[in-house]
Formats: sequence, structure tokens, C-alpha cells
Amino acid sequence: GQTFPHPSGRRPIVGDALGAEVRAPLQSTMRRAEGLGPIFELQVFDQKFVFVTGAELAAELADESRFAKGLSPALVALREFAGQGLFTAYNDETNWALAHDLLRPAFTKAAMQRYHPVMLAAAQELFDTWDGREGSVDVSADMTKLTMETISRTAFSTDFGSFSRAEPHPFIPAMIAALKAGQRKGSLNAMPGAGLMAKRIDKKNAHHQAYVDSLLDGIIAERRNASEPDDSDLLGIMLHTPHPETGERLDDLNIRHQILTFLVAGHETTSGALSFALYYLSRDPAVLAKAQAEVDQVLGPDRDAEPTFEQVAKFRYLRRVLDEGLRLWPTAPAFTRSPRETTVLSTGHTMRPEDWAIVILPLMHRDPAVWGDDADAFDPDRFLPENSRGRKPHSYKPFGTGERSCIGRQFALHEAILVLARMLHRYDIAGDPAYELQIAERLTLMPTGFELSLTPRTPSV
Ligand code: MNH
Repeated sequence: GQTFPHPSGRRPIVGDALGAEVRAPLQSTMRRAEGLGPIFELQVFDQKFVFVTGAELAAELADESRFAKGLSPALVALREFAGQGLFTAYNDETNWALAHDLLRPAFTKAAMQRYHPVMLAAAQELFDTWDGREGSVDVSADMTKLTMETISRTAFSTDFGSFSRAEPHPFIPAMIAALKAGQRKGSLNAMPGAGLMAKRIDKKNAHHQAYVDSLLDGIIAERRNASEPDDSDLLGIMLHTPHPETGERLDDLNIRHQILTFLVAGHETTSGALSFALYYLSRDPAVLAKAQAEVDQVLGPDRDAEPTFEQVAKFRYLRRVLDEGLRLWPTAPAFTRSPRETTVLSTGHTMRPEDWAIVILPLMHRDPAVWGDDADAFDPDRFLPENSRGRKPHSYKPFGTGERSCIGRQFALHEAILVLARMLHRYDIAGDPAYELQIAERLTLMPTGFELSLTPRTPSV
């Protein structure tokens, strides 16, 4: 068949496997992409991975009439954990359309208005753990507590008690183990002995899996036993609402997979997005000053002030900070596209329906043809309306593309902006100037070892 450009030093049998970093496959693939052009391949034993890094080609793959979501080997591996949940379902599995139709109403503006006070309360609880405590905070760990509580309370009316625990909720290590297992199985699935390795990973994770199963069954049982059927959150919709046209319902196994999917997809990426935004804010005094001026202007002199639902949309600068953070480090850093019919790319390569290509977002988001020669620099003003207007469509995709794009986008943006606004209004933040950004990978991206010291702040109005 055809070959795409690939790094030099390909070996017989192992192919390009030797240059891959097991712990940081995305970052090592980013480095290896250099100089290979907008599309390239890595061959790992018998498995060929095709990657797209150019914005023009990514825009071609965004054409929904020619392409659709594909499942990379890592997502296929995750199906053991999340089954036909929304994220890991194949396009033609009826559970996808059913769950998508049923859960859409849980992400409307009206629904977001119901979640708003729950989001505010979770943020306040986090601040309560910070107040009166000396020293610095582990940003990613605390953002994860916050986003975990927010999704579990809004979507499942379940309190995980994250703020009063010394250790993270046991769901967190179980989830991390599952994501890492997916990442490893996905990148090595064609290796000799992969089956054995997968079995070993599964055995090591068995207690996590058992814990998660009992946790989810407990959440479902508790709601089933409730005297009043409450369908105001995702769980209630899934348990009590038939499809408005077909009358179909989700089965119990699929409900379990959806809860798991939302618990994971609903917090891990938002936590990373908040942490990257805080990292860049702590690095650039001018950016921080502008953000603080904005929060002071909207929220006023009282550091305990909470934004109204409508006010969250007023933090235009914070939104640009978040957008720019997600440009450089999109926390769900890749998605996969597959052609609906055999088709020829503008590069001349043929793709058949069984082929797929992985769009590497942090590279696509730095394509100099779209973002200029300073594409690696953090600059929220790129997202000013006057600077975005002429930008080519489909060149910024942190929430994916098309019909399988993120259902939780508004949820994530609302939550993240609300939290950043309150945090910057309430605290002065200072990072360690010697800290160098380190990014942990478990299919998602998250800063690691990043600490901030927080001191009470007097808003200046
Ligand atoms: Mn989210 C799909 C990124 C927050 C629930 N999400 C996607 C995809 C990307 C993505 C990219 C598409 C993946 C693919 O094509 O394979 N999501 C994000 C980012 C954030 C985020 C960067 C935060 C920032 N996501 C959220 C939140 C929720 C959520 C919050 C839930 C409350 N996301 C989903 C679900 C899907 C998804 C569910 C799968 C949708 C589908 O396929 O129908």
C-alpha cells in the first residue's frame, strides 16, 4: 500500500516503535512529527498510525459529508471500560443516537441555569479549604476535586465529598488506571505479546474495575429506590425518560456506561483546561492584570461576590485566556476521522472506510499558516473578534468536530470561566518562577507539579 512520510530510522518488525515514549505518547509523537509535513505515519509493529497536523488537511477531514468520527485503537481499548457510552460508541450503534437525543436537553441553556448554583457552591467549598491555610496548592489536584464534584452533583446529584477527603475519591485512581490502560493497550496493540500484556494490566486493574462497578450500581440503585422520580439531571433522564418519538429507553448496562463516561469526560478535561489557564495567567503579569481588571469590573469590591448566570458571559477576556490555553494544550488532544466512502485526499493519498487518521490538535493549533510564526506563544488577543474574523474555518477544534463533537462544551466553558473569575477576584496568585511546565498524559493532558500560592486579595474598584 501507500506510505506516508515517517521518521527516519524505521526498523524491521518493530517499525517506528522504538522512538515512542510509553508515558507520554502524544508529546513524543509531537516531537517526531517535526519536518514530516501535514500528514505522516508511525508504524508500531503491524499497526500503522496515520497522523494529521496541518490545518488545511484537518479542515478537509472535518467535512462531515466525506468523513466521520473513527475510533483510534486507544478508544477501542476504552470500550472495555465505557462500552457504548457516548464517547466510545461507534457512529452506527443505535445507543449513540438514542443517548444523544435523550441527553441533549440536559445541556440546554435552561439546564445550565439549573447547574449554575451547584457550580458556585462547589467553587465556594474549594475556597473554604484554601482559606486560612498557609502554603501553596497543587493546582491540577484541586481543579480535579472541583470539576469532579461539579459533574457528580450536577449530572447525578451525588456528592463525592472530594473537599473533605485527605486522599482523592477512589474513583479518581480507578479512572486514571483505566485511561492509562487504554492508552497503553491502544499504542501497543499490534505488538507481539500484547494480549498477555493486556491481561496483566486488566488483572492489576481488576480491583479498580470492581470498585467502579459497585460505585455505579450504588448510584443507580439509590435513585431507583427514591420515592419521587426526579428527571431533572442526567441520571433521572436516563432512568425515567423514554425517547420522545420512538419510546425507546437506555438499558441498564448502557446507563452504567453513560454514567462512567460523563464522570470521566465531564471533569478530567475541564480540570486540565483550568490548570493550563492558571499556568499561563501566573506566567504573564500583563495577562493576569487584564484578567483581574475584568473580574473586578464585573464583580465589584466584595471578594465574596458570586457571578450571576448572565454575568459569566461577560468575562470576555477570561474566555480568551481559556481559549488560548486550549489552543496550545487542548486537553483532549486528538480525535480520529475516517472516510464514509473511499476517497482521495488533497495530498493524493487514498483513504478507505477502514482507514483512519488521528488529528493531533496541539500541532494543528500551531500551524503557522493559520497562527503565524509566533504560534507557540501564549496570546489571548488572538481570539479578539477582529483577529479571528479572517481565520480559516475548522482551524480551532478543542471540542472536536461535527456530530460527534463535545456535548459538554457549554458546560465546561461556563464552569471554567465561573471558577477562574471567582479565583482571580478572590486571591492573588503566584507561581514558582523556576517551575517548568510538565504535562502528564492519560489520553488527556494535565499539568503536573504545578503549584500556586494564594493570598487573599482586595479587589480594586
Ligand atoms: Mn467533551 C466529546 C473535548 C468537556 C462530555 N469532548 C469530546 C470530544 C472532544 C472533547 C475533543 C470529541 C472526541 C472525539 O471526536 O473522539 N470536552 C472536551 C474538552 C472539554 C470537555 C477539551 C473541557 C475543556 N466533555 C466535557 C464535559 C462533558 C463532556 C464537561 C460533560 C459534561 N465530550 C463529552 C461527551 C463526548 C465528548 C459525552 C462524546 C460526544 C459524542 O460522541 O456524542
